[in-house]
Amino acid sequence: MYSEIIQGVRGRKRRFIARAITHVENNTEISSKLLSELYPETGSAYRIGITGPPGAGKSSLTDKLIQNYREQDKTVAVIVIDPTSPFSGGAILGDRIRMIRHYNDKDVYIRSMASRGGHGGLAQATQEVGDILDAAGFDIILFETVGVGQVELDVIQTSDTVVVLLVPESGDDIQMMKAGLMEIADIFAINKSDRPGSNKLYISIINMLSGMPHDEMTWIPKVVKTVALKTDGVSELVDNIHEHGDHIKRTGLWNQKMVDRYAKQVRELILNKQDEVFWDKQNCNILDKELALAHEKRKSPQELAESLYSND
Ligand SMILES: Nc1nc2c(ncn2[C@@H]2O[C@H](COP(=O)(O)OP(=O)(O)OP(=O)(O)O)[C@@H](O)[C@H]2O)c(=O)[nH]1
Ligand SMILES: [Mg+2]
Repeated sequence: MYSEIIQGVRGRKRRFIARAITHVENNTEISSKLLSELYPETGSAYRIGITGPPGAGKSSLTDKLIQNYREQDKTVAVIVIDPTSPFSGGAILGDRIRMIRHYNDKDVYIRSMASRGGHGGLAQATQEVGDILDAAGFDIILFETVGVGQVELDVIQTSDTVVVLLVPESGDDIQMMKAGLMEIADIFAINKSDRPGSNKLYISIINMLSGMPHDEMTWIPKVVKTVALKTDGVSELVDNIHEHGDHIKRTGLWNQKMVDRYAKQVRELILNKQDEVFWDKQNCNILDKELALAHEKRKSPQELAESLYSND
């Protein structure tokens, strides 16, 4: 079964890719073996993260990006991170509908991933799923996530190029800037540019960027206006992604990103292992006993952690 999955992934067979991803998502016994065996085949896919507020048009734009890359004869995989937020209920159905025309294309693979569950953090799981798709030979991997919290930011930072989608309504939305979306963008796409206010937003982002200190090594984020519903601005966006890719390859940043991701993965795996070892029956019992006490009878969390850790 195991070697069947490996062969299936290598042959870019959907059914086996799906199985491999499920193993990785559930962190089953064979998942690390699968990843290890596929590792030599990774390293050539280009990972693009698309994030932005709920309903900004991420899926609509992703659909148009798939189309553009397919016209260039590139194979494309898409991972949509299911938001756990009750506010975005129904989003998945919308995503499916928006990309439905690509479902029968054997060179396109679309899958959603739950942001709850998953071991060792969603970013880790996303990275590993990316590795499976990379090994399966997809040229482009797109990650769609709602840019709401730290978890999503971590996820998106496993990408080579980050596209932050804004809409005219987010005009002077300081929240967006606070959420850290501004800092992680390599490209800003102002979607729904068919609506009023897109020029104003365009100008304010350009102004904000012009205040950034830079030298020839710095990438100054691009700003592009798009109308995902009509494909306007999509080829410009693809050109910008390409340009950013060239930039990071030329400056060594791409390599650095891979090195960072690798180190992060190893550290994360070690943390998980330590966690497993630490929380043996005895330590779990000690914690449970403390939890059974009334609040005022408990040791402080600091004190308990200290005594658990020093084993007395
Ligand atoms: N006017 C206009 N509407 C758009 C545009 N792009 C997307 N929409 C609409 O905006 C709505 C949300 O689009 P989605 O692509 O599902 O947005 P999303 O960011 O993926 O949404 P979530 O995944 O739920 O966060 C849909 O009704 C789209 O038809 C655009 O460029 N102009
Ligand atoms: Mg969506």
